Amino acid sequence: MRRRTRVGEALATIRRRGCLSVVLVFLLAACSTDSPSVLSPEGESARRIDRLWWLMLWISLAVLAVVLGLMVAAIVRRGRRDVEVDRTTPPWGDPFIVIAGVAVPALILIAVFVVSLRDLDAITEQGDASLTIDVIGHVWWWEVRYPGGAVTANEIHIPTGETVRFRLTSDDVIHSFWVPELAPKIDMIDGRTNVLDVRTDVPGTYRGQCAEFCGLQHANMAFHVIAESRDEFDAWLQNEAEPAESDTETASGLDVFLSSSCVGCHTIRGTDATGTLGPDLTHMASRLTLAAGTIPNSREDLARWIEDPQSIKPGNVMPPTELSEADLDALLDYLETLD
Ligand code: HEC
Ligand SMILES: [Cu+2]
Repeated sequence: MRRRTRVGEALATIRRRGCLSVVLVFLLAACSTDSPSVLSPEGESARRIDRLWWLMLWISLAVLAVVLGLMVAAIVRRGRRDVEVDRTTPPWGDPFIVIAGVAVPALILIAVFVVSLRDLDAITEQGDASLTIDVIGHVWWWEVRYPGGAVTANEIHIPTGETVRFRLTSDDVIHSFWVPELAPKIDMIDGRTNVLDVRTDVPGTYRGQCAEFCGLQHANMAFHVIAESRDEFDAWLQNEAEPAESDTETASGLDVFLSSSCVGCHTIRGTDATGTLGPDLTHMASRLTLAAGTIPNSREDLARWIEDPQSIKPGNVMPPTELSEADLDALLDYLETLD
């Protein structure tokens, strides 16, 4: 008895609050500007996908309306006794079934197929690219390589108004490169290079996400694409290609880096650190986030990350490092100069 009342109470609560919270969650999801949507396209390819999506939606709704209309008509007419039903059918079947059930659906599907093929072709063949960027997927971060020696991670700058070609591959499992507002998603596979052309005329910061389940921290494998004018892009790339500046004031921080485990996994160009297991840190202070979009790039978060990366991103490849307070401070001072 008691149990039943409890279940009843729970059901009543869901009835009272449930609908409201579901609506609230949907509203929040719709309003959140941080979650990119394929339905707010800012790139050429994404715009084509968006148009195709709406076309398919309207066709589906039209078909649904016609089917529902026929169903209602059938229900209404069922009760009428005076309707004469002609039960003789031609040898090739009831004309209504043949036309509305076979010919029209086939025509609609063929038309949608042709339009999709046209879009697929336009998305894959975009002529010459003005810039080629290599992106390599790792569990669970993105290595980004530019012509001219600039190497960065989890953040990709591109010039607006130009076709940029991405050469995509993986160093381990299969990942998928996806920036919903700019382009379709495409797999990154070890031993294979997939190519994706991206073009946008709208400057901005676009969030990308790994779209192929790749292990424990798959959800924390994000990145940002920053589209900016050619001038801004050139200035950024030039800075990014340069080695790290050495500074006598923070030399003790570099010493901490070079004498701890960091040096085995990370490269800081211009120093003795040439590890390749983790992201290139030469200009890490200029990045928006750390650990593939997991935490903001602030001093406190960086300190938390160095002390215990496993509590922030469990299972990731970087181990915790124990440092004295003075050493950690010196290391942070040094890392913060790497812009
Ligand atoms: C065993 C290899 C290894 C060691 C040792 C290591 N790291 Fe890392 N580090 C990584 C990997 C791998 C990542 C990427 C983690 C992820 O995002 O999944 C990373 C990420 C980072 C990042 C974030 C970079 C970015 O742009 O997102 C920083 C900063 C960093 N490490 C600093 C350090 C420092 C400082 C030390 C030494 C105290 C250190 N690491 C030691 C492998 C290592
Ligand atoms: Cu992944």
